[in-house]
Amino acid sequence: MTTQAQTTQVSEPLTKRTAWNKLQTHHKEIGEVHLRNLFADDPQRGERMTVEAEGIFLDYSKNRITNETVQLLIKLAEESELRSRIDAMFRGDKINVTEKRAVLHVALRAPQGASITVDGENVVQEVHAVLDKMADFSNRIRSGEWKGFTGKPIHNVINVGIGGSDLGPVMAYEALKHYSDRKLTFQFVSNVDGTDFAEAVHSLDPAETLFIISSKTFTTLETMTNAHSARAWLLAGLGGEEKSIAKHFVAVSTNATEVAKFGIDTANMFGFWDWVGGRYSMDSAIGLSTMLAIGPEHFRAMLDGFHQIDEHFRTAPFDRNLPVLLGLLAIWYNNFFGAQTVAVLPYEQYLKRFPAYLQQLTMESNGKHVTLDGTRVNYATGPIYWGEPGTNGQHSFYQLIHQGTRLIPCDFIAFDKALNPLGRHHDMLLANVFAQTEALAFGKTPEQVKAEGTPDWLVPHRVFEGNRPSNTILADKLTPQTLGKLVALYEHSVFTQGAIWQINSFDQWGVELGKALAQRIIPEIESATEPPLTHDSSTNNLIRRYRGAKG
Ligand code: G6Q
Repeated sequence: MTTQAQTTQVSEPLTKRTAWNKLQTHHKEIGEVHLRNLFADDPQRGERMTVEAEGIFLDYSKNRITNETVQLLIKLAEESELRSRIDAMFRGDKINVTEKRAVLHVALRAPQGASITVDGENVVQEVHAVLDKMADFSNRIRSGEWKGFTGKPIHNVINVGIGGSDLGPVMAYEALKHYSDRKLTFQFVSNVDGTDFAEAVHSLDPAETLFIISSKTFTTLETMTNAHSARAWLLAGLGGEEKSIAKHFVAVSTNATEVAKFGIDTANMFGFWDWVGGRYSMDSAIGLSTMLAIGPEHFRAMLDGFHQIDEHFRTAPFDRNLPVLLGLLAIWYNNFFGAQTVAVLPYEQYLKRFPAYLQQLTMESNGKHVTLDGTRVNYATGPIYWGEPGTNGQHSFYQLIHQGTRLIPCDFIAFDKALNPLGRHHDMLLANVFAQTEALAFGKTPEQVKAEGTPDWLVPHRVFEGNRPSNTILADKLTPQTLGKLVALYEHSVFTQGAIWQINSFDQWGVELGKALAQRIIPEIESATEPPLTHDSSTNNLIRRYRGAKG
């Protein structure tokens, strides 16, 4: 009998595949060729190496690649059975083998009438039933029809959640603030550090405040600790009336039993399913705060954006497939140039939390050291993703990207239209995007520096070697639909990379050990009597020191 892991594993180990070996040879040949030469040799390169689909334009010409590189990378994708892996995900196969779960965030944005079955059930119907329930609730809050315990309408919404139950909602709220109802305020409490909660509720009136407790499991330490503090704060503000909970708390979870135990009426619970991974859940009920902010119609537009890219990913040939190309380019730098990081640089202030969101999506998904069948990999997997919105980054860390010793491929993201047109601001913003990609690619030679009259001793300091690769991703305007497209683009790029590396992009065992150790240390810290400590000498000493300090 074959196991689930064996059936999803392609036969040839990655480093034994023909395309992998050809890419290694090819890298030796063209790895050091300068973008200056690649562009000089092919005047059409900047127009040719572009793809436009579903309103997203990708210019990938400023990468250290030739036509052959793209062909070989696509060959690698084919040898890695990427197409059948994609089909398996969309079909609802249990491709998250270590948790024996389907991976169906694509079902969250499937249109009404579509059919995707998990264990014989068409999940699309359930998805739309929850969306309708969310829409009804959002309309009641937004119109003021839903009243708090004392009869006041809700003005403040606080999402309590962490990780996948926080980063998507925060990012989407910030990204779509332009479309949000400014009568409502939104806060996001995630950290178990009491400051997070204290600052969020500072100067809020409990009578006008709604808590959304967002937790797939409803057992997460941070979220449950914050939820209990929220409960205590609300009760203290509303005369200790237990009945007030029903008017000021709703839950987003898969765990009805724990929700009821906490005291939230399960009629006010919005469900999702075990086939939605936390970091892939911002378009499920976990996005309730997003829907409250922007309204159901905009939320549905966001889902439509996701769906358009899902269909593109599922059907477009690899050489015209945006997420596949982005994923393959990431492989090229990660595995053949040894690049350790990727910078994501949105030139759109509303996307200020997008890099933080992507950090979880990319690194929790692809930060893995074994393949699907448990074999230790002998190649690098997920790179470190990081970034900040432009132009701010230009005045800080871009120095290292331009002149440091590390190769940092960059994704520049920008929009043709400003949401807040203001004089010449947008032209200046976009000029900076184009200038940065140009400077990174082409740099400035010693001859050019000298010709500017620079004294010889200063020349090396002012030289830009160039040959720094970047992608430029352009869309018309940041809308709910565009945000859905962008997130789906990265989700499927992550999938592409994970498929090539033969890893499980959908589990996250790496976060478990620290959680378990914290559970062991909490009673040791809180014990009234000196506890016997059996950790290593450093951990023992730190615990003792802290116990002493807190008295
Ligand atoms: C994401 C992870 C993780 C998860 C949080 C919160 O993919 O699974 O970040 O979202 O640990 O979990 P709960 O939603 O269960 O509280």
